[in-house]
Amino acid sequence: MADTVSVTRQDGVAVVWLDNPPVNALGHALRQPLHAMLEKLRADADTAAIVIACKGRTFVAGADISEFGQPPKAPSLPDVIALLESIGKPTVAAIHGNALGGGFELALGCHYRIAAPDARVGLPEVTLGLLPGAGGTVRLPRLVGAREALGVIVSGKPVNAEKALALGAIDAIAEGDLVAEAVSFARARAEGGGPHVPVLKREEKIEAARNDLDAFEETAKAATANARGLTAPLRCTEAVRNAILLEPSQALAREREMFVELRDGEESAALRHLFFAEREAVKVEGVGKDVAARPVRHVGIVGAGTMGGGIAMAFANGGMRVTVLEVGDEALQRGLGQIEKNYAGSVSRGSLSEKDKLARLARIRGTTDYTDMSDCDLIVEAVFEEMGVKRKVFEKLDEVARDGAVLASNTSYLDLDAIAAFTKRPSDVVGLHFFSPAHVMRLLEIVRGERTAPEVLATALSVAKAIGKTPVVVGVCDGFVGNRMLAARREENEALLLEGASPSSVDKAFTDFGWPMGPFQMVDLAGLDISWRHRQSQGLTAPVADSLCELGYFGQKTGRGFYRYDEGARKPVPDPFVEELIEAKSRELGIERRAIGAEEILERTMYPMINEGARILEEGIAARASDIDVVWVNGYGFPRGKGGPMFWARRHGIDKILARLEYWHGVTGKPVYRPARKLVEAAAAASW
Ligand code: 3H9
Repeated sequence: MADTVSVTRQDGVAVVWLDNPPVNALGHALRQPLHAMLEKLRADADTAAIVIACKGRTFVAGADISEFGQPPKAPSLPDVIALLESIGKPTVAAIHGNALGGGFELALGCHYRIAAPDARVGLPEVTLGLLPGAGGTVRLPRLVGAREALGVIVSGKPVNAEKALALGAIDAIAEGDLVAEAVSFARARAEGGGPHVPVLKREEKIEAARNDLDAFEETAKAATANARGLTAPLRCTEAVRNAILLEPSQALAREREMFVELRDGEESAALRHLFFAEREAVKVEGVGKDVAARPVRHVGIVGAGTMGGGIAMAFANGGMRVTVLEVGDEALQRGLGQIEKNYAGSVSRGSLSEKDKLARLARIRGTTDYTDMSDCDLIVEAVFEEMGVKRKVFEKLDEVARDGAVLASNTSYLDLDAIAAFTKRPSDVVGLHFFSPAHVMRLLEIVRGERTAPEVLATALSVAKAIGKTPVVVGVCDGFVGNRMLAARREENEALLLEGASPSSVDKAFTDFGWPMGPFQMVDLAGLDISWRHRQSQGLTAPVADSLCELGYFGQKTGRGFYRYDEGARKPVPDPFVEELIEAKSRELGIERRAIGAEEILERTMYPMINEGARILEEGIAARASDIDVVWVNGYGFPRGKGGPMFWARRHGIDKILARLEYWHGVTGKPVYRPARKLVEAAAAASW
């Protein structure tokens, strides 16, 4: 194995090269030799200055996240940075690619930072349920100001080189060869004679923050307003406040304590699980690195409704040319008009510039003529969810699409293999199940049909990455992973109401758990008429929901549903009329009402959903339990800090879930509680 740390020398400047592929994470294998090398160079009279640079595609992307569950090994990263900061000669970080988390903290331990024009720096620890634990919360405020640092730390979002320079987080952007420029910068500083003040000793910005604490608190309040039950953003704020109020050594010690506490807690375990889960999800059986994706530059979308329009925007946002097809001109203009309106909304909210809006709109054109799709590399069907309609579209696409074009369906329930069979090229057909609004939601279920070719899957995965989606490959079944489990989750909704719960008590159990909203708020948002139509087509009934629909109470859009909504408002207000209606239904059906607590509500909604997840694994519809977690966190609002349903089940106790499913199966006899074989096995193994 090549050395992870090596040195080259140019005119008295030592360049310390770090080489730990793929992302130079600061695992023990890098920390130890780096520490030893820095000690050596500190003492070396022939070294006038030091540059830290990285081999490979990036600077250091952070601490090695996979080490966090293991016993710590010295030297720690704070030790390495403290040593770096004790060096009296100028030290310069030469940043290309990403300097993130511990990587950026290492750079903050240097006197100076120079970045390549396309480099990014940031402290994304919060996204892993952590805070920067190697001095980032104490050093960054000293460099860029406390409020600015707080923005970077609590959002976790990296900033580009230009912004970093404007903030003062870096000293220069290299114009040519990064390392050569860093070397001459270091040499000039060495010749200048100093003093070279470590970032930790710079007090000016801290002093300013100390004199305007109210402004800091205001920024802190805004920054954590969306913390949604997560602890890490609050600790990040506390750490930056400490940086203002405490001595640097005390602030560092407190930062370390809070880091260790978060690292050893449930929230970070869950978020780290998701970090690796999202990266695992793109590793798909039969689609190795040798399978090349087909290039996709021009995308066709059939259908300009809400879904089609959102999908068109997603591709245009990703820089692709898009042709949207509707059958009639009126529907087409309506669809295109909605797209324009959505972009205008982003501009007025400040999340998109006018220039970018125009560039994106310029990539989208409308047509009513299928032959305009003949040079598309990928065509996504987003028409009405009915097999006869899909058939017509796919037969037409089969006629007009060029050889090698990928034909995708956005179906959320229907049999993809049946859809593929409408064409003479089933191996080119794949499911691309977007979630509404498609230009916003990150999840993309990629449905692998029986005959979908590996390079078609590779194309779907690569396109997903290009448009910033989080893909999960799933097999063909009714509702795929997400909607199938959702159906299991809502199976007992009506029974809970009839036996004694209220819409708001059920929803509260969900929001207390961390979901953004409960199932009845969700139905009100989506429209009760949609599930009513679905029930009618299946010959099913739901006494409470059906009665509401018969009264024309379809949820938010009609101002009444399971809740009441004041004119123009979205806040659900419990409706005594609905509660009376539920009680009347219970009487009518001879059901004795009783108090139903939050625990029972979770047992009768989330446990069946996890049980369905186990069935999905059993049938091979999802390749791994972690894929199911990625689906639920990114597409259905499962609280990120709990890691997804299957991760949560493992931490909570699969055996406990099994026992309660058996109990409820005994009480009700309902199939939704019958434990899946995979769940029984997993309960014994305490793992999926
Ligand atoms: C931290 O630094 C704490 C400190 O404050 C305090 C310490 C005391 N560790 O994402 P990719 C793997 S917390 C271990 O597909 P890209 C990744 O799993 C850390 N492994 O590439 C994948 O493995 P595989 C703060 C890591 O080009 C491979 O590298 N830092 C780490 O799309 C390629 O990754 C962060 O949160 C890691 N730190 O994106 C940054 N990073 O090939 C985390 C990556 O086996 N990293 N791997 O599936 C990233 O955001 C992206 O990896 C990056 C590159 C943007 C850098």
